[in-house]
Amino acid sequence: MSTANRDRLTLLIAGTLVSMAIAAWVPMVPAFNTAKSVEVSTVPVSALTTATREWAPIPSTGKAPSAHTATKLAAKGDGPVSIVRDPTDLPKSIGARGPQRVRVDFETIEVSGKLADGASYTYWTFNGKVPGPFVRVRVGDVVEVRLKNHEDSAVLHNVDFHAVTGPGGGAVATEAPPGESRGFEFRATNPGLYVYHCAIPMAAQHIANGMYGLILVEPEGGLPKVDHEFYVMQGEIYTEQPLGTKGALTESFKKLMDEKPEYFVFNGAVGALSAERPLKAKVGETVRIYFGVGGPNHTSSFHVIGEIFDRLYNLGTLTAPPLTNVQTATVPPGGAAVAEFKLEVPGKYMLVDHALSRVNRGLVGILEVDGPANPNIFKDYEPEKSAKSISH
Ligand SMILES: [Cu+2]
Repeated sequence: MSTANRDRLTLLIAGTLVSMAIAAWVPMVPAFNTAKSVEVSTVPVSALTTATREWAPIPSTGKAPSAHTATKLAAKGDGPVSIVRDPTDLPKSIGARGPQRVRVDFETIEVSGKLADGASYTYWTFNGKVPGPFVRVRVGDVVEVRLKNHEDSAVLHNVDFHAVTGPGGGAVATEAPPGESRGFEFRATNPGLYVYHCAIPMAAQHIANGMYGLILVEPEGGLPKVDHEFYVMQGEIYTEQPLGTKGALTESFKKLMDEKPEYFVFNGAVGALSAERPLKAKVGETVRIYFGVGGPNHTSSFHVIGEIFDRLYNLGTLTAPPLTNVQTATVPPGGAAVAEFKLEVPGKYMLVDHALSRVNRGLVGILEVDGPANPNIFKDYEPEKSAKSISH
């Protein structure tokens, strides 16, 4: 087993132990998104890792420090902020340049964000949005990662990049208490599209709360040009309150352990990629979707209704030849895929997980395609005209 794998396994085991510790608490702490339960979920972690660290004490009673952050970040407007990552918010393609040193700055921020109409949720984020920033490097680059945990955070955060060869994917090196910064550097050795996520135990909790993103390691020479690139990630949110409840929703440890989310979301929130930020393109254009599953638990059957993936870079590999003419992509938690297709017919195309019950839990996006009709490829059936043509 490689060192990285061993380290990931260690984290996994640590997470399990912490989970068991939390489970013992759950009957006493029904809403575990409180200062008291935060203490439970983090204190054993320091016991499980060897490093001694300075670490801001967490009050055992009163308001969770994360609420403080929420107030500050929400001050510009009324109500919770949007944590939705714009699907067009990704760096330009790297293309032909040679390897170089690249710096990536992360800040982990806990914030009250809009989950659905009339409902807010305390998200844990990289840089205030879900998913975190799209990191784009090329093979051979040396990537310097700096992670600052916001001073108002309630808990430790870190980052594990699946593109890293090294202990914990950087998780150990970046484990930062509130108000502190950590970092590491790595060489991007393997091209591909990879997930990154916070790996502080209980990692599933940190991921469910929004701490995931994608890093693209371009192969030498880059990727073929397309007209539009989009950044889409799928996640799950486990609230105490049933689907559709208004107000400030709190996280459910039991539902997380049972893997039964109330919400499934693209880019962090219900309506993120439909009402708030639909994808847009025109007839005749080509699109590439970088799709990843933060999860933490459910595999996606990613599908665009009314389209066929001309090319699918299955499982995020960019070195194996892409599959062609694919209807639905299986994308596991902690996995990714790149889907490319050309738009030939105008209309609204829905992005879904073809486990379609999830649409009703919030999991739907829209790709709006404008342009002239293309009756060669698609036309509405018009019964009257057709009837006439048959009858004469
Ligand atoms: Cu975290």
